[in-house]
Amino acid sequence: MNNNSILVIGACGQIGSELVFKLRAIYGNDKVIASDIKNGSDELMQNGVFEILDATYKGAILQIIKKHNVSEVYLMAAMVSVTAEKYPHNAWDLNINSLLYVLELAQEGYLKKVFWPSSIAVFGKTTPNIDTPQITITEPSTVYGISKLAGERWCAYYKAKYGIDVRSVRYPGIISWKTPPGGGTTDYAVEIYHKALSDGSYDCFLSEDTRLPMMYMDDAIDATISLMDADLPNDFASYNISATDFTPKEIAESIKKQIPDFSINYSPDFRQQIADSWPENMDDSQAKKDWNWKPNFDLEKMTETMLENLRLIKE
Ligand code: AKB
Repeated sequence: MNNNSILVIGACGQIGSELVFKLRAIYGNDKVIASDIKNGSDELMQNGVFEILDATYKGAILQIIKKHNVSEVYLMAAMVSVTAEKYPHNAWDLNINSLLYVLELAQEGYLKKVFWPSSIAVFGKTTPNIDTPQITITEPSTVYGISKLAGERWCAYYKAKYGIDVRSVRYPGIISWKTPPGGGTTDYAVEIYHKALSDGSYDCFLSEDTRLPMMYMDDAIDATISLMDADLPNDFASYNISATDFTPKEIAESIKKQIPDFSINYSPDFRQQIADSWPENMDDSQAKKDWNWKPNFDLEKMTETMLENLRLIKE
């Protein structure tokens, strides 16, 4: 990065807030502008510049880019699977129009580099669901997945047609003790740790054998920042990235190693159908080959880290 600054849009969300802290630690507090449609934590707002920004207005994004001499954008604002099913039009508006505006601003010469997150939600029932390849059938059945697939195609289009440097990964479910997720199908894998400590039990909205790809937050942030720093092949790819995969029963077993009395109950609801349309795990060999992607957290390490830190903040 040169003297210009980085703008994180959606800085108060689950991944956005931790991304801001990491980017500020690397590039300096004054070089990373956090923005969101609503105020964030005191830490996020006071350690550096914070701007209120509605990413569905191109003019508002441009104003902040000009004001802070922004050259890189991480566009993290999105409505994820469960919320997007409730508000399909709003989800499409936020997930796609914000992306189109940022890509247009890059095309108009305001930006040098863009990060845009995709998701395992681009896959659907017809996708091979074990070791899902990088390039395969993508017939998503959710509003969220449809918007992420369209977004990937828009990124590929802007890269091929205008040479825009846009980079992307397909995040699996992300787990962190610092920031809560909101409105996703994989959220159970965060809630379960909180409930294990507060109630000693958890009522899971997915069935015991629903296997999904998951990742600890530190790995997700590492993937994001190292992808942005890498020398990549010329063709756009939204990269599959894998760290671990497990079922509700397996995460419960790993919690029981530390909280022997912990119990889990299963009451699958409408979210089961969404989970059933997603892969169990993904083949991320292209990310490994193109930019040396390597995760550090498996299920056991994640459980130890989650419980240790949640215990500390609950004390
Ligand atoms: C969700 O559950 O909707 C998200 C995702 C997999 O992108 N966490």
